Amino acid sequence: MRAKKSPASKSKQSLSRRHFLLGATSLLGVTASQVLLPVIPASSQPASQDPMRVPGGPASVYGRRSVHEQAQRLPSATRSLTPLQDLHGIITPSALHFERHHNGVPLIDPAQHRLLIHGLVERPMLFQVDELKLFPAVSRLGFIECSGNTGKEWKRAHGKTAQETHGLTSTSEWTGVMLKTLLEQTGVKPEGLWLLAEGSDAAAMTRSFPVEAIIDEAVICYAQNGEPLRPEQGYPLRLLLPGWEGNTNIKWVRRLKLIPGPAMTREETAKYTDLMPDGVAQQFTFVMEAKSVITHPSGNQRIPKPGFVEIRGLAWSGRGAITAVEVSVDGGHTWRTAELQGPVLPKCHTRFRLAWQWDGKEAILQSRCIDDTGYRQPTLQELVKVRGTNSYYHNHAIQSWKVLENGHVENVYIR
Ligand SMILES: Nc1nc2c(c(=O)[nH]1)N[C@H]1C(S)=C(S)[C@@H](COP(=O)(O)O)O[C@H]1N2
Ligand SMILES: [Mo]
Repeated sequence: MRAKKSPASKSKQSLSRRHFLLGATSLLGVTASQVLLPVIPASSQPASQDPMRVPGGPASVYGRRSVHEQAQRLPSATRSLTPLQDLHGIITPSALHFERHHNGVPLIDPAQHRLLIHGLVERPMLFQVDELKLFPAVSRLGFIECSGNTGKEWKRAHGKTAQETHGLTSTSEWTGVMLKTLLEQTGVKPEGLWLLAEGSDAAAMTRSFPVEAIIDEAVICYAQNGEPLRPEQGYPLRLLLPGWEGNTNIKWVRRLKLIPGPAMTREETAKYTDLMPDGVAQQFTFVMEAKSVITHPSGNQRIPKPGFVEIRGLAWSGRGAITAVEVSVDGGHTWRTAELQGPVLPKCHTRFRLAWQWDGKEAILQSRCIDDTGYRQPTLQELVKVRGTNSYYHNHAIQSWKVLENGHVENVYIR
């Protein structure tokens, strides 16, 4: 029907609608020049591009985003970073979930894939992927954060954007079967206190952990955000240990072995340890502590002009739920409590917002969060006092963004 209308009747239609809008605003005592209505002549857009004059595109079998949207991961050979500054809400779209792989993304045929549970169990068992889907399913939202996230910020301001400083964390809804359910099938011998998990990638990545500490939350996942896991996130199976450092969340998982104590694999000896000031390397720092970052305005963004700015960001804690986020615009001298935007879920990115009037002067923006254990995110100075400066992993200190007088925002090192 729409296609039959002549261009003349169409432009008459949009003209009268425009008159109506202008009429309505003048009723409020505002003239047309004072409001930001886009007064575009109907004829300025070629008919072929006017979405109201040509039929739209067809339905599709698998969706994709608008061609006008460009947010992307920042990849290198071994990882890619989530564009935190471009996201809304708390879910990271699967296509933008950060990636970290020690030897590439394997191509796995789910029909060929098996999960073996063996070692100190009563009955070793081998599961097909489809068999795992027959068990009662669980879904939960949870963040994953690489313990190397923000690792380059210990000694200087390194990353230019929130993506570069904090992009090794993302939140998804994860679905699968509780590890507990599978261990009930195999039975665990009393000496089987730790669990070694191995991936079927070319890195054969392995980590071990004390089972009891995480048994109520550990999930063998086959789905992410409503569909099967992405290959980058471990298709067809990954281990999810909510709140624990990213590398324990073994992707492409093929083997779980119950063992009496720590396995001392490469990823818990040569890597992922924290060298303390006294020269002792601390191992097995599983929990990712409370951390937050302002994503708007953040590094490399520009505040267009003085006036209202909504400060927005993300906070998360591997110990539980975020209970408060405080924001400073003066480099930590004074703090205001931000609003938490629901849902506020444990071990999940939590969105916070705070209204701010920017006066056009230099400002230093910071956020600090508190989790439900009462723990407050430390300043870099407080963290360095305990940890020294030999560390790379597990930096959860307060991030500072400097707003220049011209509105440009940059990463700044404050300790
Ligand atoms: N098999 C296997 N599992 C793995 C890895 C890997 O390289 N191989 N990388 C680990 C690391 S270091 C992190 S931070 C997380 C990253 O998960 P993601 O790529 O889904 O974001 O996966 C972990 N699991
Ligand atoms: Mo990692």
